Amino acid sequence: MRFDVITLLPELVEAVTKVGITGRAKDRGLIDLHCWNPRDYSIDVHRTVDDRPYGGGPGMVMKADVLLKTIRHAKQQAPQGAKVVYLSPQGKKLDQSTVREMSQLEGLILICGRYEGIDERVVQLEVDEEWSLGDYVLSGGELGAMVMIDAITRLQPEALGHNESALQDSFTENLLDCEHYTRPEVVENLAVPAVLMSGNHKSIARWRRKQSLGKTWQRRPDLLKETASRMTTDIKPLSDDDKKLLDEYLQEHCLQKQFLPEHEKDI
Ligand code: 9D3
Repeated sequence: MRFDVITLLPELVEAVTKVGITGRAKDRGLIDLHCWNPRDYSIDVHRTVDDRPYGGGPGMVMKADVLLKTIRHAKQQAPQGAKVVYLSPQGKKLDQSTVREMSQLEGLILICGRYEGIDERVVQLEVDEEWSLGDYVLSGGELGAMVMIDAITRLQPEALGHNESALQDSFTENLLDCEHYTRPEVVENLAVPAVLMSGNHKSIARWRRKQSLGKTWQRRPDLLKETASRMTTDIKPLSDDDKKLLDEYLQEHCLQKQFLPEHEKDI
């Protein structure tokens, strides 16, 4: 898969392909990253890329003409039918099902804004989708582009070693992961849960599933509920086995469904 990133900070974005799983994926030719700097497409003496907002107010806006030239150059090099994404605080919140869909594309063109953002006419003319990382303020879209590149790359066939399986990921199932332990058996008086030392693979799997369900119920009840606020198509209701495991967890942790606020009872 090929990524084309429009950015004023190419060295920041390129760092994602220097190390780790994404670095190895680039070395092995599974992904390809090309950055396009709008400053290189600005023709005035100052190589201007931004200007003051119409209507007044603080900050600067990235200029349409320079961005359009940059995007169109990138489009000529990108695979046919590459999707154009603008990273912005006004976008929909990125989630794993969207990442999974994007991992099937041949090419992705990512536009990173700096300053207050980009001229809206660029969005109208060239942008297919607008995505946000979440409800907090970043300085620009670059970290968003890097997050997308990372999340998408690890879903490319062969990107992960045998140790890291994308299929086993939390969120592939809409559940949080269970706790993990490694040697030594005791750390400052804290022992590893006995079941993990038992060698009984069936009870270990049951315990892990129970912890996942319980942790999700406590911390992220939104992931267990089918409501209008979760518009994903791929959430399944809990199986009878999972309901039993969750009830066991609640019992063991002295938690009871009837003491939950009304809106959290219907799980
Ligand atoms: C004053 C209003 N702010 C908008 C919420 C101004 C503003 C904040 C941050 C304008 C641009 C930015 C830069 N942020 C991004 O480019 C960005 C972002 C983010 O800030 N949060 C979550 N996801 C993303 S993706 C791109």
